[in-house]
Amino acid sequence: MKQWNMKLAILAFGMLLIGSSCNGEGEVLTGTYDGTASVSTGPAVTTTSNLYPAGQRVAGVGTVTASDNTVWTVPAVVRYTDDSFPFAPDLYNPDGTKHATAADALAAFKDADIVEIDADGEVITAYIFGDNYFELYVNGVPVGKDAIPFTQFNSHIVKFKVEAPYTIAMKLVDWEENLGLGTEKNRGKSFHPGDGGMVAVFKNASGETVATTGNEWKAQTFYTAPIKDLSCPTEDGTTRSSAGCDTEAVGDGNAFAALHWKVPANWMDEAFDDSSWPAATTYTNETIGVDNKPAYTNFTDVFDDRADDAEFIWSTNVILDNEVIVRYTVE
Ligand SMILES: [Ca+2]
Ligand SMILES: [Ca+2]
Ligand SMILES: [Ca+2]
Ligand SMILES: [Ca+2]
Repeated sequence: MKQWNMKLAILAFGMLLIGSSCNGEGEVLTGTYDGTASVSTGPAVTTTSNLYPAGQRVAGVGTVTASDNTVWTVPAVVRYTDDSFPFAPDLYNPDGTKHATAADALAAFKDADIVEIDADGEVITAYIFGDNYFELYVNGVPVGKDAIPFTQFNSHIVKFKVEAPYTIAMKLVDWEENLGLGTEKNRGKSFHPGDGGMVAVFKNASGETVATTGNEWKAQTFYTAPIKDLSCPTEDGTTRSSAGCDTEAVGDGNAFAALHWKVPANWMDEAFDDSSWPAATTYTNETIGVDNKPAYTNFTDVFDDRADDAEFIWSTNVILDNEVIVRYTVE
């Protein structure tokens, strides 16, 4: 009898060990998917080890093959190394120029850096803070890309010469360390889903605000990760929602999935029809967490102008949606 008890005790202890390893390391993917995205599972293969070696976090790029055999670049296809796409001049760059105020940045701006779209146009100045990366087009013309793809946090000022109406189109990327899995090492966990967010203010030649980010912009997501339960994402028309999905960090998220949608080739063009796209969702400064970031706080007279307050925008999920395109037409 005693021997039996001992064997049972060993068996029970063994099952306890197996059980705890399932709950801790080595999380599992659950559910089945019935939406329009291509679904990949597990990490991407790194194709570019680091776009920005000076950065605090590694800004890699990778590819991952979905269950339908389509191949996706994560976190996004970007033109960071494409010399024909100009870097935006610095508003505040911890590794570059650190302006103390928007007025200083404006005074220091070189006319040679004005991007001409229309020779007879008006010069528009834009102030942009993105978490983590943006590429800005106006009427399909590359106007400026973010100098730092991941971290540290930075901000930019650009000028372009254009005739109204004109269409602002931006590719936004919330970068990731665990490529294909939408996560980074943060707050004691190796697979922490980071967040995005972008705010911008556009002023005309007289210094009057002509556009600010807000819910009058359009926003569509093209890459959502991590997904732990494939039955949680929903779609309503063109809205790709992961609002019901778990965003908790884990110790090992290698088994999780990602959703990918094809980016339309002409998304940056004035003629692209975004009328069916969802409206952008706005987020507070507190949600995005900009209090401790001088790339933002030095310029609150622009970004938090009481007369015309620019709001952070993204798609419906600022944590799980990692590649988002936003558009707005200035009439
Ligand atoms: Ca950046
Ligand atoms: Ca981020
Ligand atoms: Ca604001
Ligand atoms: Ca994210």
